[in-house]
Amino acid sequence: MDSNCLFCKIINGEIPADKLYEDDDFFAFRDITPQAPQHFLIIPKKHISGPSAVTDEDDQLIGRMMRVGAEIAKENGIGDNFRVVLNNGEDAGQSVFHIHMHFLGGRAMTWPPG
Ligand code: DGP
Repeated sequence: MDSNCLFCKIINGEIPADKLYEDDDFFAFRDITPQAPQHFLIIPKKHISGPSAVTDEDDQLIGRMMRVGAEIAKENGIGDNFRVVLNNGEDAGQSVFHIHMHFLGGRAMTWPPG
């Protein structure tokens, strides 16, 4: 828990969010600026600033985040056609420094990303 972190505030209810899922380890909610018909974020309750701050003690947590996110995608009608994005660092587009997986679906995607 980082008292200055926006996503920690969403986890503890200080800032409202359109919640899709919660368990002891994870919280998932719709992105406030959706980039696809379906766009949600899954975050661990443990404050980790981003992908490059993941340590070996997080291996299981981050693996499970992928699996739980895919289940939420399925439950929300995205099926098996979705894109998962993790931004690391400002130049990569990271704006919130609490690790999050974006799940985007409901439309065809292009490559390369911008
Ligand atoms: P990134 O740019 O990868 O750090 O993604 C951060 C995402 O978080 C971005 O797509 C917008 C979303 N976001 C930022 N603030 C809020 C908020 O207060 N509520 C919700 N639901 N999403 C937010």
